[in-house]
Amino acid sequence: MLRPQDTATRETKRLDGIWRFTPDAAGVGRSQGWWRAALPDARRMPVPSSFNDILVDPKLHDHVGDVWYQRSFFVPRGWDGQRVVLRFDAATHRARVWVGDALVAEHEGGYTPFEADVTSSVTPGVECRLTVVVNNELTWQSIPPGVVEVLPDGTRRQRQYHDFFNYAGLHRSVWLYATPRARIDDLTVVTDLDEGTGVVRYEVALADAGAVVVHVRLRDAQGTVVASAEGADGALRVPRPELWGPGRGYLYQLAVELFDDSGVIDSYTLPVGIRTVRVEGARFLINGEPFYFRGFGKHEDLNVHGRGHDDAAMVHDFSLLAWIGANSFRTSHYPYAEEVLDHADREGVVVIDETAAVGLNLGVGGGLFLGGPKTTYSEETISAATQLVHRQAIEELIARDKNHPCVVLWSLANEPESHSEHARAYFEPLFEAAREADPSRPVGFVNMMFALPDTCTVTTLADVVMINRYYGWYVEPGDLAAAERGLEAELQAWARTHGKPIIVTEYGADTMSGLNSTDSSLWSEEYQVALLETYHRVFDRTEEVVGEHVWNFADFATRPSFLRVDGNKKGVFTRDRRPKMAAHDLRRRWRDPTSRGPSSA
Ligand code: GCB
Repeated sequence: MLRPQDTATRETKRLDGIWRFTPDAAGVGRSQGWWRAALPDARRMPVPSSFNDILVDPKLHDHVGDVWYQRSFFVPRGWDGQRVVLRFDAATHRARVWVGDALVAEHEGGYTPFEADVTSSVTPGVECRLTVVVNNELTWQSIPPGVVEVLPDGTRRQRQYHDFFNYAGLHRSVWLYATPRARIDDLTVVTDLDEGTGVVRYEVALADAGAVVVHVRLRDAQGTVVASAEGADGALRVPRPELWGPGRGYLYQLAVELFDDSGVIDSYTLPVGIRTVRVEGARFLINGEPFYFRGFGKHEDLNVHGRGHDDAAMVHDFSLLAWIGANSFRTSHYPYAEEVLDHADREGVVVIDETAAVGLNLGVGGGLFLGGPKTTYSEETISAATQLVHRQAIEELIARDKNHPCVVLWSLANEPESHSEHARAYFEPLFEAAREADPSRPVGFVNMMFALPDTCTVTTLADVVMINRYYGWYVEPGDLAAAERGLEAELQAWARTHGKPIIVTEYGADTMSGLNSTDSSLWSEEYQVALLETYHRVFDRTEEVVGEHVWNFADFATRPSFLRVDGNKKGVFTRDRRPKMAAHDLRRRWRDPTSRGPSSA
């Protein structure tokens, strides 16, 4: 799905700002038709943001159910005769949208965009009402899953199986944009190298187009045309290309134009990074060179904003990644804003792109042992209906992010139960769907500690092994010598049994910034440093390990728990992005030119 863009033939207008907002505590808005008039008792709510932490209102913080957003807008008069589209970059976890009285869109899934052609519902130059109901409930049929409990007093409470706060709302931009009717509907680019020559395979999908001609031109960063072609699909060849790579965000621009007898009728420009990604034995290759992932699992999580996208915070996070010497991160545990992937493309930061399928594991709740009586895969819990929604989440993620050179690996889930035959049957079609949607990138999932090299039934479907391990924290807390032995034995078993590259996608320790101790006690900054160093010694002795992603980049909000002190504190930075002691230690390791993997500095 193409991101809105201003070009010679297209125009965009963001509908961000302060909207009217009413939480629907009694759940009556749908039956009372709240979209037909001004919302009752509306407050003011910024878009984009999570609604939870904006107002000082504990009920709203923990609200479960519908919230309503409303504003008015004008379609510019100059857009008369154009196709007008309304687009939501994200509505978490599902939404329905009305323009005036007309229902124009409905979408399931909180982290991928959706849009509606609203041409027939709007009149350029005339004010229009826009109403959105956003619902934040997690159920067995949502990704991520959860259960809504109704307490004796009628209060609804969300039970979830993941370890981060269930922020919700309009988390990303809302757009109005205009395109010509005969238009470029989608673009797919896959790059390759043929004996040193760059190959850019492209495919242009057209809509409502009659007799048109497609022209494509590829420009280098200086604006010089280096290749061009005619036709809706083909391959451009670039002799001696500047490659996209870790630490080097070199981008070409692919300008696509649609012509009819009258001239250019539509145009769109896509940034293109020429690079290859391949798994060979136990090595992960970018541009044919072994790549070693250094970085973090992150969250979209900020004070006040919650999961709402913020450009300033994003650019600052990337600056911290560069400062510490990270070359990569994982979009744990959901697709991030497209701005993040655009920025990673430009900065040469490598991304493992993950769906929101976290918590498909009833034996555990995001590293916390909350096992209940139910089994994970059953008619009542994770079922064929869940699988359908999961499949849609995978397809929408790939449709959105397929053209980003920064994305080198798809992660289909975080820590599902993967040590049963049910798991195999559940995941096999999902791996097939991912490979069909994108044959060009490796695919994997993130394994949790209950599924071992000889009991995991899903790893054989994956191109890489990604594992989260908490030796020295949840297992053998405080005993780093035991942790070192346990980790090494397990990594060797993975290497022996599967012979695939291993990325340790999570390891870390909760750490209170400012808590210091001479004996490295749990929760101290010294213990976090000692634990990370223990893991690094093991990684450096294990050739098959091709990546280390510390959990987490920064402290983040969770639901309340006796295991959480004002959130998860495994950040190497605090929630307001101040370095803990471990940040300086990691910086020494990751910026050391003799350390493993190419430098991102
Ligand atoms: C995990 C989960 C992550 C948790 C982490 C923890 O295994 O993947 O979401 O936050 O453990 O800190 O417990």
